[in-house]
Amino acid sequence: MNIDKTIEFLKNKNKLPIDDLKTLLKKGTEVLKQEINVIQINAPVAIVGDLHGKFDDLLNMFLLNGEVENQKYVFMGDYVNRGLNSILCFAYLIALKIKYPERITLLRGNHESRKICEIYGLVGEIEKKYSSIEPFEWFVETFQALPLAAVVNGSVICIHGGLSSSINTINDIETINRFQEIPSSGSFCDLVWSDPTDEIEDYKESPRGAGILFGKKVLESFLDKNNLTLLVRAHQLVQSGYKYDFGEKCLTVWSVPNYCNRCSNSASVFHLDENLTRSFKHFETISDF
Ligand SMILES: [Mn+2]
Repeated sequence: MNIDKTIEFLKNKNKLPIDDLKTLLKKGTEVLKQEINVIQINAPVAIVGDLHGKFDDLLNMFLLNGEVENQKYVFMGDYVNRGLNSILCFAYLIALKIKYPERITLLRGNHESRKICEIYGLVGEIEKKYSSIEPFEWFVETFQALPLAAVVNGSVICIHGGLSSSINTINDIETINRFQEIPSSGSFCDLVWSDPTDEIEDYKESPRGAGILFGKKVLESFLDKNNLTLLVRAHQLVQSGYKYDFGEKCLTVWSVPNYCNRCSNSASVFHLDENLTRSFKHFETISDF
């Protein structure tokens, strides 16, 4: 497989022949398997939230924030479902990961799950476009190789959802076996499903039915214990594209403009320069279908 040609082919919104899709995802899985659960990254870096299958908006995001050869990226998961182009979004990011393994980090979101994809879009899209559900197994294999967290300059941690009452240290994340379906409870589940809350200081049951709500006190204690300054996470729609909680110690980044083609929300990408100075790039949708 010529990875440059594959990247160009996908960028032009072409459907990969089924054998090429298999080769791409198998190769991507091999690359991701080499990584540990928590990836250490040096700034400058751009940090991206949910994408949910909107490929035109993903390409526009790269156009506005820089292509991978010039800009390092952390993607915090939820590449698939809801939008019409989950296959293209995920295949394109995997192709970039194969070409630039050190410049792009792809984390696991709660949508990178067999159960969730059966309900929210990817499986239906695969059946429609490939008249077979076999490719879904290759997607699942690749999902199960995605790492769980990234730490920028030893100071800023990125996780799809947030904290867990059973995780106290970064090393606790490292001990999780990520090569599996996301469990319905426990630390792995919490990392990809949890949300911050102002309602309480510590932990509380989540109305989502998975993950937990975490408050200011436990977030501050987690940051202190691990010598961190900020938690960056995705997972929740924010109308303006980003939202701070707990005195700018927890940041939600949302990168799907006009989510589900009906939310009329802005999207943003979070930038950390070499001194960890924070900034945001905002953008609106360029495609509604
Ligand atoms: Mn999510």
